[in-house]
Amino acid sequence: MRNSNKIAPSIMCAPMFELPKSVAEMEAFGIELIHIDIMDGSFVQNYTLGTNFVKELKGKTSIPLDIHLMIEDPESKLQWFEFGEGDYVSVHFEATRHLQKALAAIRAKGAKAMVAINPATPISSLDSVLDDIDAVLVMTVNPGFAGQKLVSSTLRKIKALREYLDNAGHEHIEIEVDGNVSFENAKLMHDAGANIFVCGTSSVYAKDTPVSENIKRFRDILNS
Ligand code: S6P
Ligand code: MG
Repeated sequence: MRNSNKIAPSIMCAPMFELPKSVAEMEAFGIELIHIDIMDGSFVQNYTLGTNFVKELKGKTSIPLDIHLMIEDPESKLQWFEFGEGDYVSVHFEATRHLQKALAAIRAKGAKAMVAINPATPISSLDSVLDDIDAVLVMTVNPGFAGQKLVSSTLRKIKALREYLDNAGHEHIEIEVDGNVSFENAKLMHDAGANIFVCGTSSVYAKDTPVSENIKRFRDILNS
């Protein structure tokens, strides 16, 4: 049985001065997860949202958070973030020397533990942590910025990853995709085996069409 589809709008792409409206919209449209990008200016060349933002948002919505940590040594900083039961938290394979420790710390707080892998990081990197994860975040662009173009080889990677997880008896491990998840790419990613979709400027927050229309269009694509 396939894992259920989840739409995770990337809140860094929402209009910054209208955040309460954006969150209310997500609630009204049954959004499953809110994706929060945390960047440290070192692992990636950018800064975005931080610990206070996570704390504030957690107090203001019941939608589970999907915290994407693009930070060095996450194992030593996880305690700075507020998350718990039902939330998803990802750490990058490339950013930690203590991956299993970081994943165990996420699960210890009741959250779903995820490994994020960059486009050039092979699937075999997951070999030793399959029992420690609930999902894999496949970066379909190089992390750091919204509005980038899909790295097309990642479509093959999603398919190969789904097969790898199923063959290893880990059918329950979910696959999240992040980066240029446009309406067109989402269909290909879904067919390849992804079930969690980070939606930014390429879909839910695309200019010129209302968010409500974009969410409906996205769901229709996943259900088609
Ligand atoms: C990028 C970050 C992403 C972006 C998202 C933006 O490093 O991790 O979550 O927010 O990819 O979406 P789009 O459609 O602009 O690529
Ligand atoms: Mg992200």
